[in-house]
Amino acid sequence: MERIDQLLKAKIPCEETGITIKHTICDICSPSFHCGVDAYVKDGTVIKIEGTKGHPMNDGLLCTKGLSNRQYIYRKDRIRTPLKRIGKRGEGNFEPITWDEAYKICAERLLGWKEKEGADRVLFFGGYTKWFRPWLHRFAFSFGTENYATESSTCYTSGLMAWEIATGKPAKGDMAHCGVFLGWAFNPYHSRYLGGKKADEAKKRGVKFIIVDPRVTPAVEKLADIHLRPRGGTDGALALGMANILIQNGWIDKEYIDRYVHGFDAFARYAAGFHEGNLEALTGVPYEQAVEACRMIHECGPMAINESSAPLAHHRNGMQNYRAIMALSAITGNYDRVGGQQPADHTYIHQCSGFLTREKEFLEAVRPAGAKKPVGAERFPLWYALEGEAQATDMARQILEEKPYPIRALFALGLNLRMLPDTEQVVKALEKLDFFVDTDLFLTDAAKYADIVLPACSSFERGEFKTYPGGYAVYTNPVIEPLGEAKSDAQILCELAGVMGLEDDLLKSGYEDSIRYMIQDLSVTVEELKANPLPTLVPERTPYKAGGYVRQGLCTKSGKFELDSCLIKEHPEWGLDSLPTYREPLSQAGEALYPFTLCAGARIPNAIHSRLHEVPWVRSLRPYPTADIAEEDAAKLGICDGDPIEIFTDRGSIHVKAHPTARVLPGMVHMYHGYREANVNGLLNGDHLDPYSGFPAYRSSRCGIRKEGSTDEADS
Ligand SMILES: Nc1nc2c(c(=O)[nH]1)N[C@H]1C(S)=C(S)[C@@H](COP(=O)(O)OP(=O)(O)OC[C@H]3O[C@@H](n4cnc5c(=O)[nH]c(N)nc54)[C@H](O)[C@@H]3O)O[C@H]1N2
Ligand SMILES: Nc1nc2c(c(=O)[nH]1)N[C@H]1C(S)=C(S)[C@@H](COP(=O)(O)OP(=O)(O)OC[C@H]3O[C@@H](n4cnc5c(=O)[nH]c(N)nc54)[C@H](O)[C@@H]3O)O[C@H]1N2
Ligand SMILES: [Mo]
Repeated sequence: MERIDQLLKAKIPCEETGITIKHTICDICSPSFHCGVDAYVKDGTVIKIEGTKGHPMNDGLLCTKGLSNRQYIYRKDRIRTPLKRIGKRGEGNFEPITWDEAYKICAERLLGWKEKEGADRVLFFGGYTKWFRPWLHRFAFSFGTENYATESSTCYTSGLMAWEIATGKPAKGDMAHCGVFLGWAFNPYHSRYLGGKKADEAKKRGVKFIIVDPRVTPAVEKLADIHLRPRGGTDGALALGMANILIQNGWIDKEYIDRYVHGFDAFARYAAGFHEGNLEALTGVPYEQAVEACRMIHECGPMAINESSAPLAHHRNGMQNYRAIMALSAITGNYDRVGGQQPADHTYIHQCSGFLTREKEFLEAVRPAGAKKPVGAERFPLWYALEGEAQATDMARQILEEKPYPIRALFALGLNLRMLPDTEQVVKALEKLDFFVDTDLFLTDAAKYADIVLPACSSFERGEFKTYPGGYAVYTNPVIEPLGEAKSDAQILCELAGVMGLEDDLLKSGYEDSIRYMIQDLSVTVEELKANPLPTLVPERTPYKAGGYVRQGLCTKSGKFELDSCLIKEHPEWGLDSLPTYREPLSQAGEALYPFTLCAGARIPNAIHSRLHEVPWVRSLRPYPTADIAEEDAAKLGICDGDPIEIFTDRGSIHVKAHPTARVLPGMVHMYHGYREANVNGLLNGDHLDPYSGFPAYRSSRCGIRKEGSTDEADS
C-alpha cells in the first residue's frame, strides 16, 4: 500500500500497480472554471484525482467540490441505460430499453407533434451544464422552433443584458490592473475560489477593496477597506446615490462623458433623487459611508467592478440595479480602459477567451424562418429582443395556461425540479405535458416525471472542446469508458437528429465535426488540441486594446455608452424605463405575516445547486439544510444554534436547522437551494419576476420563521 502511495506521489504510471494518469476537466462548476484534473485510473475506474499542475486555470488546485468528483461520477443513482416510464409520473418506475427503442419513441412523439400542430409545440431545455448548448440549440432550430430555453434564464444573462443595453457587448472588470475594486456582491471564496486567489494577489499589491454585501463574508474579512451593507436588492438605490455623490463632488470624468456617454443629463437628474436625505432609509447604508466609498473610487482609480452573475440579478429590479452599478464605470471614465471594465466578445459558450469561434454562425445558419416567438417572449420582450430565445421562468405558466399557445412536449437535458421558483407549479406543468424526455447522469426527481430518461455521461467519460480566458483552447480525451450505456449529450443529440431525419448534415456528422466547423478560422486543429493534455495557446488570440471600442463607436444605437437606453425608448409598448430606475425589492403586502426577507441561494462552498447534496464527502461538511439568521432575531424568537426551525411563506414551509450568526443582517434569512428534503424554491412565488429580464427574485421574498414546536407567529 505504502508503495502505491509513493508511486502515486511520484506520478509514475506503473505496470505493477496498473495505474495510469490521464488528464480531463472537472465539470461540476460550469462554464468558466472547468479546472484541469489528473485522473488516476486503474482497471477502467478512477481511483484518485488531483488538480493538474501547469493548467492555466487551476495549476494543481481543486476545491472541495472538485475533490469530490470520484463520488460524484460514481453516485449510486447514475442512470446506466435508457429508461421508459411504466408507473405514474413522479413515481420513479421505469424499465430499461435500448437506445434504438428510445430514439424511435422520441422521434415518433416529437415529429408527431410537429406534424399535428407545428414545431413550436416542442420546447427544448438545457440545465446548468452548458457544454452541450450549441448542439441543443441547433437541434431545436433544425427541428423548426425557437423554443430553446436554458438555466441561463436565471443566471448571468441579466447582467449580460445590462451590458448589452449599455455598451452592446459583455464586459469584465480588470482586477489585475485596477487601483480600486468595487466588489459588488463579491464573495469568490465561496463561489469561485480561483477568483479568490486573484483577489488575494490584488490585495497584496495594494488594491483598495470596497465590498458591497449585506453579509459579513470571507471577502469582507480578507479584503474590505470599506464594507457597504445594503439590504438585499436595494443595490440600485445605493448605486444611484453613489452616482449622485460622484456627480455632486465633481468626481467624474466630464471629458469622457461628453465623448462617449449617452444620456448623462437625464441620468444625473434621476440620480439626484437619491441623496443624503433618503439613502440610508432606502438602503440601510449610512450616507457618510457611501461618500467615503466614492472618495476612494475617485482617489484610487482605475476602478474595476465585480461582474455578478446571480445575487444582483435575483431581485425584481435586478437588471436595472445592475445598470445603475455599471453607470458608475461610465461616469468615472473607467469603461474600456486598463484597470477598468473591459469589453470582450464571447468566444464560445459564454466564455471570453480572446479569440473568436464560429459558434454564432453554427446557430444562425439554421435559425428557422417563420417560427413562433418562443416561450416568455411576449411577457419579457426585452429579454427576447436581446437574447432571442425562450425565457424558462415562463415555461410552467405557458404549459399550464396554453397561452399564447400550448406546449405539448419537452425535451430536456439536465432539468432540475428545484431550479425554478414555485416547484408545485413546475410539477403540475411536467404532469400536464403529453411527452417529456429528460437526459441526466442521475435519476433525479425531475427525471421521474419523464416518459423517457436518457443516460448522460460525465466529463470524465467524454471528449470535450473548451476555451479559457487568456487565449486557451483544449479538447479533452475520455479517461474512462462511459458508465453502462451512458453517452455524451452531444452524441445523443447528433444521433437523434439522424434518426429523426433532420435536414442538418453538420449536426448529423457529430460533435467533433461541428467543432472542426467552429474552429475553422483558427490555425490549431482538433487533432493538435487532442494531442496536447494541457490547454493550447491559440495563435489567433488578440490582446485587449485600451479605449479601442469607445473610440471606434459602441455597438449601441447611439454608438456610445447608454445610460439612457435608445432601444428601450424606441419601444414604449414594453412599458419599461429607459433610465436605470429603482424599485423596492419587496412590496409591503404580507409584511405582518411574513416579516423576514428570504435570500435563497447565497453560495456555500460544499454545494452546487442540486448536484452535490447526494454526495457524502461534500455533504458531510454541512450535513443539514441550514438557515443563517441574525443573532438578534434568534434571541427574540428563542432560537439557538442547531435548533429545528420552520421557514414559511404563503406557498408552504420547510424544516431546517437554525444557524444564528453575526454575519447576516437582522430581518434576513439566508438559505441554500436544491435540497430534496428542504426545498426553498417551493416557498417562492413563480410570478415574483424581474419584468426586464424575466429573472426570479430568489434573493428577496417575504417569509416568516419560527422555532419548531412553537405556536407563535414570527413577529420580530
Ligand atoms: N460553491 C458554489 N459555487 C458556485 C455555485 C454554487 O452553487 N456553489 N454556483 C455557481 C453559479 S451558477 C453562480 S451564478 C455563481 C454565483 O456567484 P456569486 O455571485 O459569487 O454567488 P453568491 O454567493 O450567490 O453571491 C455573492 C455574494 O452576494 C451577496 N448578496 C446576496 N444578495 C445580495 C444583494 O441583494 N446585494 C448585494 N450587494 N449582495 C448580495 C451574498 O451575501 C454573497 O456573499 O456561483 C457559481 N459558483
Ligand atoms: N433559490 C435559488 N434558486 C436558484 C439559484 C439561486 O441562487 N437561488 N440560482 C440559479 C442559478 S444562478 C443557476 S445557474 C441555476 C442552476 O441550475 P440547475 O440547472 O438547477 O443546476 P444543477 O442542479 O447543477 O444541474 C441541473 C441538472 O443537470 C444534471 N447534469 C449534470 N451534468 C450533466 C451533463 O453533463 N448532462 C446532462 N444532461 N445533465 C447533467 C444534474 O444532475 C442536474 O440534475 O439555479 C438557479 N436557481
Ligand atoms: Mo448561476
